Amino acid sequence: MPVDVDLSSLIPDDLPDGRDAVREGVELGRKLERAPSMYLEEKGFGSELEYRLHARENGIPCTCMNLGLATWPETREALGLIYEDALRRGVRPPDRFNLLAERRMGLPKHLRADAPQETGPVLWTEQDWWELTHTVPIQAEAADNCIGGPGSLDNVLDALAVGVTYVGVFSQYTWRWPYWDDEVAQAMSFLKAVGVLAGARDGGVCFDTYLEDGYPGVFHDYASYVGWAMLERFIARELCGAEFSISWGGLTANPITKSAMTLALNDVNERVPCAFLQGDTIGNGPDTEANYAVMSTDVLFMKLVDSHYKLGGAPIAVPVTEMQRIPTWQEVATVQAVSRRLEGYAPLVAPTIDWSHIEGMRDRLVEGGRRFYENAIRALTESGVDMQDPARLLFVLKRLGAEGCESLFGAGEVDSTYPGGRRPIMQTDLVRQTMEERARLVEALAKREADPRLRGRKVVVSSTDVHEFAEFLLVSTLEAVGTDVIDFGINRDPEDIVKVALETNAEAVVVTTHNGVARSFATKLREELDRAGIGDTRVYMGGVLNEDIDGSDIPVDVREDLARIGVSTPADIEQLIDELGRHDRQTATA
Ligand code: B12
Repeated sequence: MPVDVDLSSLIPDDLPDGRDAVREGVELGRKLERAPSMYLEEKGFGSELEYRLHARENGIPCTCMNLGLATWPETREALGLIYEDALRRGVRPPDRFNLLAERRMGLPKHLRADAPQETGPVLWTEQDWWELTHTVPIQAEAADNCIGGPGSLDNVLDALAVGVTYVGVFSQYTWRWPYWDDEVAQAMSFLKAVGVLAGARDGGVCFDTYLEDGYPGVFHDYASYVGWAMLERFIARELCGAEFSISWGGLTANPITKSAMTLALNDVNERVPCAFLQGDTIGNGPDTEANYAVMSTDVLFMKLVDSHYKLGGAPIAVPVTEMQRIPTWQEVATVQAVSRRLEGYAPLVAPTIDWSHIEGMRDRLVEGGRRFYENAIRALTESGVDMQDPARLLFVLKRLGAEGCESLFGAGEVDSTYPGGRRPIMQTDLVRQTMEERARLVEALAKREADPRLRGRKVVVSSTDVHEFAEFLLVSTLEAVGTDVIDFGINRDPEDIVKVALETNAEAVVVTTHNGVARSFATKLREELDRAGIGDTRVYMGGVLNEDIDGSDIPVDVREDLARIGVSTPADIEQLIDELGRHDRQTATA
């Protein structure tokens, strides 16, 4: 595989040696006092990993849930209610939950209070952390935003002290946090945190990833997921010495592909049970009742694979409102009960499944994954990157980006008819869905009479957060109708968007947002446009237009508020294109 990029040039000059950061963390991890959680005390095990290995051997199925309401007190109350609900229904309560902490938790502690608020809880005090593992006997994973950002070290010390033994999320190290641009400090905090986990490894502590949160979430090929997981494992386990778990699953709707992928990832991680197997988040539609079919099929297959191969995983049943917003506790409790009921069906169905077909797919994925991994290791080595320094590897991979990694290391044959330039070994579901949606939109627009007013109209397109599929669709369809698109990418702050709008003399700004910040982001954006003297720039927003407001435990729709501050919220991309043609700068001011 010829590589014409000098990979070592992607490393910043001032990058310290990552091994020192890891060593510092290991010292901290060894000295750390760790209290047992309520769950581990009840089960009589020293760590969740130990219990999961026991559960695997004894055929005890485990379940997991995602939880993160607007604040910690609301989330804590929800935990108690879900636990009681299970007992009332006569099913085993969930074994574990992922704390879906808010993005501010990714920042160092002293910066959290002043950072923009999104949807999800923040643990502010020692008491909050204590309650995480001592409210009910459901084991917590310190998951989203705990490791990856510049606040990694703070979080990992707090988490381990209260009895959390799985901490994540490796793949999130590629994210950018609001108003934080010091990537070197971020990487060092990350590596110290991983060192802490390595120092506590003998106590059963595990470093978890959730692949879709990082580059695999936008890869075209499932084989690349496997290869990327192997790279993360190499860094976590071989270079940093932490035990490693590979969680994944949310962006795959096809249960057969998912089964094969679960087996492939299990194969490349020497059978360490994955912390959780995420349920399907993309098969759902707006009809929430019909979504029970999606959820049940998905959970049944996850349980079939888990029990047939004794994987010891913990599937997550996804609430049927997934497409709309963060779920309520009742919605989480209901699908947990469905999930427990399905456990009884797995042994009835398992003997009828053609496992050899799934195993064939697994083998192809493992083979492709190994090729991706080997291509990456070879390219890095040949570029003179120090392969023993985790900081250097993290930087090169991050700076190459998802597209760069896949096009350089991917296992598929080079084929320019595929986006990304390679024919995938097995195409990923969300990329396929998005490409189909793009083709549908472009075709629908081609059938309409072209609006000459759109031609050359300058439009900045951007996303407030990590969600990039809608941004891709917006950019490609706006380009298809002739607008002059300035693609400003994802994870942007309002000030930066305004700067670009000013520099490019754009007539409109189009923002896609999903993290429950729609109102505050739009307000700030409008203020900054006014301040820059371009308040007549038209602003359009779409995606998930909600926010936690006035004590709401789940985010509420804010479209009316957006209309009041002069932000248009077209129902879809076609309507956006209609509106963009209609409004010019002079008529645009709200
Ligand atoms: C894929 C996904 C992810 C992936 C993103 C991968 C990537 N690199 O893009 C991953 C796993 C990384 C992820 C992470 C998170 N996610 Co997410 N994610 C989704 C998911 C499953 C699909 C979104 C998607 O890409 N759909 C495909 C695209 C093409 O469709 P779309 O985004 O809906 O856009 C369409 C329309 O909305 C519209 N549109 C979108 N934008 C705009 C803009 C304009 C102007 C117009 C006109 C139209 C328009 O056009 C598109 C085409 O039809 C949704 C749930 C769901 N099923 O919708 C949750 C969801 C959006 N995520 C959610 C959350 C909370 C998060 C996290 C904050 C979770 C956390 N606590 O860590 C993190 C984000 C962290 C961060 N740093 O930003 C929530 C939002 C909840 C809310 N606001 O109430 C959702 C709804 C899930 C849920 N029910 O909780 N997520």
